[in-house]
Amino acid sequence: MKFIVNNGGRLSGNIRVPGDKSISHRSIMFGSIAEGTSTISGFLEGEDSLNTLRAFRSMGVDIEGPDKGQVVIHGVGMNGLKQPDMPLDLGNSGTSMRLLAGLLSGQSFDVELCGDASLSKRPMERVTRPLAQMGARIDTTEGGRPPLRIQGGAALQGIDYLLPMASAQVKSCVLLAGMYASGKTCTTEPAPTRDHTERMLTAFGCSVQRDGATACIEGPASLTACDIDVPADISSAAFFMVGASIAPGSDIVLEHVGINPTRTGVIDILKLMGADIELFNESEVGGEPVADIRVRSARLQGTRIPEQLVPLAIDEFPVIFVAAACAEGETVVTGAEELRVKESDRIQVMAVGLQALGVDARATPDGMVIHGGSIGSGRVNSHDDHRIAMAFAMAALCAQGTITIDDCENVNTSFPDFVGLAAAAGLSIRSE
Ligand code: SPQ
Repeated sequence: MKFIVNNGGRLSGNIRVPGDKSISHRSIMFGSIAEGTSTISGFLEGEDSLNTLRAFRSMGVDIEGPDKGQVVIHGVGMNGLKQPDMPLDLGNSGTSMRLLAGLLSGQSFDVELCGDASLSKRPMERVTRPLAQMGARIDTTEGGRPPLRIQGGAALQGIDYLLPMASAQVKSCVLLAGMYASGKTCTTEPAPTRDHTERMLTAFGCSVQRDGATACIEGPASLTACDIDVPADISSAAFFMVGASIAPGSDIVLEHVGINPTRTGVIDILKLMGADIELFNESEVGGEPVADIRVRSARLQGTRIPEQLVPLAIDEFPVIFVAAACAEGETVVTGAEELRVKESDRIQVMAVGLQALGVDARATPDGMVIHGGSIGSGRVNSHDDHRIAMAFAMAALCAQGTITIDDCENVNTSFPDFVGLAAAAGLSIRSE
């Protein structure tokens, strides 16, 4: 599938983007191993979170829905999962594979986790190494890539793990294995990363002790069912934040967006660049803060992005690079080497795409230097990466001509009906 996006236009109206992907994954995982029935509303019906849902169904969990974002999970308890008949195919979803590696290391049965071509290239040693220290037995292909073959019946021991990189997936993986381990499991992160696991485990009645950068869990743990209201995904809202900022005359309200402080780096970065962003109707749902976000167009300025904001905006960099390409002056991103091991190498793929559109963008080992001003027109390849496809779609709002984006199917992993919602908001987009 390709997107064809005509240049110009502006974004306006009130829109609600789909549910948060990170929270949707975790709601299925924790609801499945809890005692009792959990109802999830606002669940993301995208391919990634649906792959997590299907995985738990194939391990014997009775899950109703999704029906208009509502999912009812009849939890089987910590030790109630059954051995699946086939390898669990997690498609494009790194979160599913890395979190499930932890959760399934403590089961009594063998299981294999596999995925699509992109997921099969992503590094898994970052999770298999700490899990092996806990006593898990997991085989990978050479180079630590999927599939992961997890042997059941391992007796896990708690560990103290200092994360070598800022990664919520690694932290969550170790904590989930810690629920099945004897003794205490602690993770310490080099910089704050999204803390949905810690917040949601607490909502499911499992205490996570937090002290600065360290989070600990006492095993063996148990979870009690609870209802979860999934807010709109700030990572999906980010495309519209940038789109409205760069398209003159825009004025858009993004409703009920999750504004967990470990996810709001994109707002801070855009504000540093001069964006006009206002939060209102702030409230809290199920331990997660939410707000409506109003964005009006503004003249963006290039900036040096503070490194401490990088992990707090890690998934938003493709579209932040687009904002930088439209901004006046130079934007410098450093400390973002993790972008190279996402669904695509997001530094390389964005630099090549921006260059194809006439932008002065230079990839560096850990980021990019962009001299902004204007975007031309042309054809780019998303390399099957949902966030690259949607970022280049928004670029058309400040481009001089049409932008065609190839390989856009995977937008369905995180943002079903992106084309419909973006067109309703004012983007001149069609898919073919
Ligand atoms: O699930 P997946 O494929 O890894 O998805 C991405 C994304 O852009 O949607 C990353 F490519 O989000 C990750 C995010 O980058 C989701 C996530 C989570 O839910 O815990 C954490 C981040 O990854 P990491 O490696 O920094 O922990």
